[in-house]
Amino acid sequence: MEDRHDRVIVHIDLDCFYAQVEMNKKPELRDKPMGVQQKNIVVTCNYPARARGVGKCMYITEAREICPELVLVNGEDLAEYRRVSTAVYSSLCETGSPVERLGMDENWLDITKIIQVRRREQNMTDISLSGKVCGELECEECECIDNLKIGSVIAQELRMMLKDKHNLSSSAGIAHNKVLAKLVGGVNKPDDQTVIAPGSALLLLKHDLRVTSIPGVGRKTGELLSAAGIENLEQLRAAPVEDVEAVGISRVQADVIKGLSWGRDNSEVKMSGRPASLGLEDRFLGIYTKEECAEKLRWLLGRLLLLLAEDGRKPTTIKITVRDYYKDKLVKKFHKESRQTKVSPRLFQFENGSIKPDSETSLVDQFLVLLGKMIDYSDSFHITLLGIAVTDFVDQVEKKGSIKNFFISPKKDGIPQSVPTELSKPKKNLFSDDSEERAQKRKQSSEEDFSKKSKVEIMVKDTNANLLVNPGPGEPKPVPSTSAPISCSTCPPEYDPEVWKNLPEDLKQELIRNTYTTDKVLMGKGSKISTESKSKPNCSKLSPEYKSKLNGSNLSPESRSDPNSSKLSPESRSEPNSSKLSPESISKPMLEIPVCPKGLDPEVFAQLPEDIRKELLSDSASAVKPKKTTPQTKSSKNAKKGSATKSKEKNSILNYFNRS
Ligand code: DCP
Ligand code: MG
Ligand code: MG
Repeated sequence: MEDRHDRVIVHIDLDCFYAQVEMNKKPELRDKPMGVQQKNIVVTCNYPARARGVGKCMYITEAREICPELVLVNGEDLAEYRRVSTAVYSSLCETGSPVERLGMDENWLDITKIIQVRRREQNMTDISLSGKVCGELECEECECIDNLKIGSVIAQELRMMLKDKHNLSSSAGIAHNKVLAKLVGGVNKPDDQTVIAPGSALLLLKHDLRVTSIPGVGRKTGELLSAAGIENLEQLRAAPVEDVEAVGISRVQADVIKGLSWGRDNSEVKMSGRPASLGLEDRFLGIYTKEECAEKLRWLLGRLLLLLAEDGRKPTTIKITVRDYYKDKLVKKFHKESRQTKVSPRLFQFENGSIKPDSETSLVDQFLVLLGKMIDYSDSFHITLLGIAVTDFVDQVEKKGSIKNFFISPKKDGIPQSVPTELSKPKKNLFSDDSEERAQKRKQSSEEDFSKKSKVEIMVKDTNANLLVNPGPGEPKPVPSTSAPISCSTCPPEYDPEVWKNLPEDLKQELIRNTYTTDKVLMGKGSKISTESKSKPNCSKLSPEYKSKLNGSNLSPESRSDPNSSKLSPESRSEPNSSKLSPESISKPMLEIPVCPKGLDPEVFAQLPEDIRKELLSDSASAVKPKKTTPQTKSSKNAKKGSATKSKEKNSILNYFNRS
């Protein structure tokens, strides 16, 4: 494997992470030996405790024996650690470099570009070094050492930034690849950094180290290699790649692993992006009543809202996970079940860091309804775990090209307006200027956006498209007109054809209309249909009679019986909303063309799901007159705000749709 020297990678690991978070909350703990306790284990401890011999993942009893004055802080609530972890990641992203998260307290950054800019712009005749060096800092093959030195100065700046901004000390490793950066970062801990030249790799990768001590070689791979008698690095290096392959590892992976054992690693620093979902769970000995469930859910929601306030995005789906001890015994150990449903993103409107009490109550109620699908409140149950999560954030739904795309109207020249998402906004760059290349890339991607959206426009306008015409791969399904009759002779893929055949014609029509309407919102146009977006028809809009038919017979045996299946039944997706529908809306939900708010395309508006239409209507009734800014300006302004408190204007769902 070729060993590229042309990059500089920094690995930053926060020192005694959980302990630092606790010490920031209670500074008086800083000089005392202190440990963070989870159950009967000290998961981490501060450095004064380490000086007394206390270690990470030590039993409490042992730690107390070694250090009787050890102060223990409970660390079972991870909310604050997650919040700080996200804040650190966001700060590192502000450099404009690719940042890849690795666990809660570690990140890799590829700072090659920052170095290039510095070299171009600053007079670098005397290149200095920051921090410590592992081995000799020299390279006979190329000039990479100068870049590593500049990298060490930048690493120092990054660590100082984390100290200033978050009051967190960290340790860093600087190398020409990820594996060496991570390994060398642990050489001088805490609050220090180390750089290593490519030629010194074997100082870190000693021949007798176990294969699993290489970052990237996990326990499973270790077991496979062990079966072939490959336990340590020396054996791995000596083994022909075919032998590594023979244990059931792919050729590509075998090459990668062998390369890693020599300290060679050409893998890229992949931008981690923001998590696709935020969630928390709590384990306990037992909860036996609905009231206790509600209390635990309120508590979990409070913690989750802290994360959401920090995150700044608005979810459109909530999910609950439960472990029932009785089912555990019946089915298998650690059996978990989940249910999820769509919710209005407006419930997550923060003011001074909190959402409205009504919204909180409504969310707890909805979680209870979902939980009631998995346990019977009127029967005895024994819950040992409850978890809640939120996902399908508004910006993800938008990114998939969904709701917002319905409202893109063409400019005079025929090119639709671009409404940038948070992800496409230019990043504030602390560590380099806005290079031409970056600007060019941005331009290209926005041009691609434009062309994608042109397609969307065509699809949306073509409302009389025949449902039975199969779209090409990756293409969206055609959108049926709200009033045109639909042929229902072909069974949708999610349904059992036998069941479908026996359904009454009007129910088939209703299901098809709902399927298409739901899919539009979830998957958008031109995007690949994800498993999650291949939603079944939205049964919340069906009459109870139809619902019971579906519940009784329509689900495949697999989705009914496999509680671990991530595919949820239509019922569980939408049930909480069904009670809110009036009889009229149940009987004819999708066929009415409602009054369209000013500024939106009536044809498109008519095809949105009812709850979104209602929300838009109520927003338009109460909306303050939008400022005369272009959507671009407004969106990027909004995107800049990461804080929990958002302006009223920002929170209006109409802002996602407004045309200039
Ligand atoms: N952690 C955990 N359980 C483990 C390992 C770690 O809960 N088995 C948590 C506690 C740590 C955090 O993850 O604070 C980060 O793990 P690190 O291994 O980076 O350890 P620390 O940051 O605590 O210490 P160090 O200074 O050695 O990096
Ligand atoms: Mg750490
Ligand atoms: Mg770590």
